[in-house]
Amino acid sequence: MVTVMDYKGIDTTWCPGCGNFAIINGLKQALAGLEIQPHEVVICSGVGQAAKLPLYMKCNAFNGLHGRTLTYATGVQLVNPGIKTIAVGGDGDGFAEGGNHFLHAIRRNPDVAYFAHNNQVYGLTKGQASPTSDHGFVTVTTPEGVYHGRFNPAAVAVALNAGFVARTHTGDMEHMIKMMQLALRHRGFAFVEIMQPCVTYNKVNTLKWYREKSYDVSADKNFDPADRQAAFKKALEWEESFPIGLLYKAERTVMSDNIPALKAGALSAKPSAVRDVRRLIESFR
Ligand SMILES: Cc1ncc(C[n+]2csc(CCOP(=O)(O)OP(=O)(O)O)c2C)c(N)n1
Ligand SMILES: [Mg+2]
Repeated sequence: MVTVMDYKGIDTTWCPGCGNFAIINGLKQALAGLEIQPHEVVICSGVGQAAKLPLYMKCNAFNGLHGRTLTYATGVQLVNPGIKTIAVGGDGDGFAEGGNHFLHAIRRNPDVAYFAHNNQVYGLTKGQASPTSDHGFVTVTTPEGVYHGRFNPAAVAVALNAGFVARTHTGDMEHMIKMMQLALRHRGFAFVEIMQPCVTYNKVNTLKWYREKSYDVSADKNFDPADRQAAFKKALEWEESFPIGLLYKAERTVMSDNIPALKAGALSAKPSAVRDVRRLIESFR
């Protein structure tokens, strides 16, 4: 039996009260609940407070440049489609620096569960506005408030026909774990926007704010997540209230099934590939 203790890593450096604690605890519970062992998982990330998550868990990890999170996860899937691949990162990492990769990951549809920690601010670099900051949000870089409208990741994902689009928040652990498990079970690119508080740099979009503003989309029995137009309409809702839950689901061919070279098996399992890499490493000695 897999337990959360199997994923226990080192102590974190997040601020007390940070939404990242709920996300890391929820992710451990989601993985353990699905009986997925640490050696069967790789978590990819770039830079940011959210991106530190894999460093605090005991499992395979790939940590690289800011905004390139989804390229690492796509690369993992090209080499070893059999490994459970998770990408995590913040709103700045995913939708500013990494915005272009978000679009193309949806298009390629690798078997990656992408958990975007959306605190609507740049936490690590001390509170600048991010693409998902609300219009009028006051920060050190926007003393008169953000002039522009917010980037809506869930609506973009539906518009690009992502196979799985969900939203949740860290104020409802049970719901968040459920969305994570649905995403982990989905074969193909599964996007979960996790709204989370930044207790230090975002005093507006608090846990209380997320709880008050959100409603569970599954409460509407007439809502069908396979209906793309209905999903898009839902995903656009934000000002008055916003939906959480499974917003959209579509049948898509998974990236690795589209690539002829992978039909003969995973590249990672080919002995020749390992030998060639060894030779390459030796050449740098
Ligand atoms: C190429 C590059 N550009 C900018 C930075 C500086 N930087 C580091 S993290 C970050 C934004 C972090 O915000 P977010 O992704 O929302 O993560 P959070 O800290 O809020 O979890 C920025 C701009 C960087 N490290 N590398
Ligand atoms: Mg952020």
